[in-house]
Amino acid sequence: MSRRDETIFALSSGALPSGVAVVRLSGPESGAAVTALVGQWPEPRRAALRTLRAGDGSVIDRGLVLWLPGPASFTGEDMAEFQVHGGPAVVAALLARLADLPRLRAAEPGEFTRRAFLAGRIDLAEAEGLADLVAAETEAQRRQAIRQSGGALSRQAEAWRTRIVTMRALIEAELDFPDEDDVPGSVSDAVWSEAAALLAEIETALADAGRGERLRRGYEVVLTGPPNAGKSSLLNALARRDAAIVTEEPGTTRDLIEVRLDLDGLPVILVDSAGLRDAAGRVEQEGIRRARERAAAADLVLWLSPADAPVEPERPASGVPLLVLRTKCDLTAGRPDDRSAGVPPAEGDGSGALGWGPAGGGDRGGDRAGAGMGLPVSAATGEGLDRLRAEIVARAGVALGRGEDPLITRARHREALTAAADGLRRALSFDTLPLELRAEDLRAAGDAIGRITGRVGVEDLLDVIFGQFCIGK
Ligand SMILES: Nc1nc2c(ncn2[C@@H]2O[C@H](COP(=O)(O)OP(=O)(O)OP(=O)(O)O)[C@@H](O)[C@H]2O)c(=O)[nH]1
Ligand SMILES: [Mg+2]
Repeated sequence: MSRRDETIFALSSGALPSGVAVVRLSGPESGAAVTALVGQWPEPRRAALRTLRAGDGSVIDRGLVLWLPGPASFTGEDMAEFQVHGGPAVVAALLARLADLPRLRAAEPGEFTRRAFLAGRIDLAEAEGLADLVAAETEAQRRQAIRQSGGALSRQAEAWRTRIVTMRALIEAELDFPDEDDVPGSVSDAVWSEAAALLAEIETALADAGRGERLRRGYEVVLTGPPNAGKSSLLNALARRDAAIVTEEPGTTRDLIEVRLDLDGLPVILVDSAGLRDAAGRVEQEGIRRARERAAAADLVLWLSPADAPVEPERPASGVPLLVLRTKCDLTAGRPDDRSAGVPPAEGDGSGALGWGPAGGGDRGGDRAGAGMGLPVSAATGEGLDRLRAEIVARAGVALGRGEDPLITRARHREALTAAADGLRRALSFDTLPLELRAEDLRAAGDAIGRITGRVGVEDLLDVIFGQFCIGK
């Protein structure tokens, strides 16, 4: 598939209307398109104010034009940029005009970045970093994306791959000149200790508890509990908007309702769900099934037990950490048995950052924290919400690796490094096998790492990777 002789264009700025809209072009006809629209070429890499004209000479708009000749452009090709007023009709007229020009067509998602990759301007891991940068919603995601698009993962992967290439070269030399090896403990001994050191480094990178991937996805918190516990009210209070319907009727919520929050720079996904109970109609039963399924896959489950009618927590089967909340604490405030005045007893595994409430998996400590315990909160008065937010932030910070810089940010990287580690392990363990076979395992390990940056056979992956980009990137 070679369509790189075609010139592509797309609206690269965001939703319309906007103050300014940026339309980008890349490919051999970019210069001709500039001439067709504005007459005379501007100086390279200098913004020039020009009148953009339709085919019949009528004015589309006045705007800035940038002429960015290759190869020193983002894609390595000739590029141009039109910055016009961000009205939908202006942009529609401009795009229609470009589509009318010969050998110009609308770009596919990620096609600019794909061309940059194919031209060798950036590698695959850096391209993924750019996609993440565009998608980043929080500070921590932005920082991770900037690191990766700036080549942090690429440099490490290349360094590892180069070491394997060197090891293989040493083995080749030994295979080519076996008779000259009169030194006891041949050169390959050095190779194998180097391979073991490299394996240890890769294993360390893999043992990151998936923090980089989780940071891309967000830390998922599922609100569960009996019907009418105040789950939807709490979700709305934390989200500071009416995302979910609240009524006094038990069984109001049936679908899963997601809200994405930026808590202290961390991406947190709150999920409201149907109240758990036995007597329920078909629709509600399905809602309950989905609630349990989602909770089992969450990073944290909140069990909401109403202060005026406590219910024992139902633990997700998967051992996801569970935090008990005593909701509607305003209803019992001032009563003799009210615990909300003081800090509730610390129980469970003690992993709660604030030292209260049952936390961690289904151990006995967590179970001992019965229905009447947990962090008192009230969606009505706002009590306890700051503490709850702080607790979620503390846990998310650990799970997403705040302050750490995990290398791996996608399953693709993890698969590649796992395959590399397997190759190294095979090469190291079969020390009775002929050197040729062990060298072959090293080669496989090096190739696996090479797939991270796209240096080695990744043609099959490109559609998948670049298809996830937005159009105009
Ligand atoms: N006093 C008081 N009432 C609350 C509080 N939170 C919720 N409620 C009330 O409790 C009732 C149920 O609230 P919801 O938020 O719909 O409860 P839910 O857990 O989502 O219920 P389902 O969706 O049916 O499972 C509503 O009448 C709310 O107004 C609170 O903090 N204090
Ligand atoms: Mg609800």
